[in-house]
Amino acid sequence: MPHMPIGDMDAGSMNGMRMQPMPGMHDTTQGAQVNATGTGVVEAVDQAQGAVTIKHQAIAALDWPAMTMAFKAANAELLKEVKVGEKIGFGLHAQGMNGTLIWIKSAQP
Ligand SMILES: [Cu+2]
Repeated sequence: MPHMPIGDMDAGSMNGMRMQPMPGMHDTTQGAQVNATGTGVVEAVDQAQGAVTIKHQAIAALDWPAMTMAFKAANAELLKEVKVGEKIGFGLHAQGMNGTLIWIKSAQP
């Protein structure tokens, strides 16, 4: 996936996460929605918030380094398919530093 044009990073949108900009690479543009896939381990599932916390590996398409962060789930069904400690692959819509999960699948060997 091609990089989106670079935009001004809004520090207030980062939810306290520290991202390390890499020289010669772009940050995702705030406001532009990008689809990407990633892999990681489920750290927490919050049914009430409709969110999954994932310790994810770096996502090159978004220039995201590896980190632990919460993703909103696009629908509640996704939350029923994952367990804490499970290794998963996932698809997301990313907007700035926020990610919405659109699919999750087990990545067990
Ligand atoms: Cu992240």
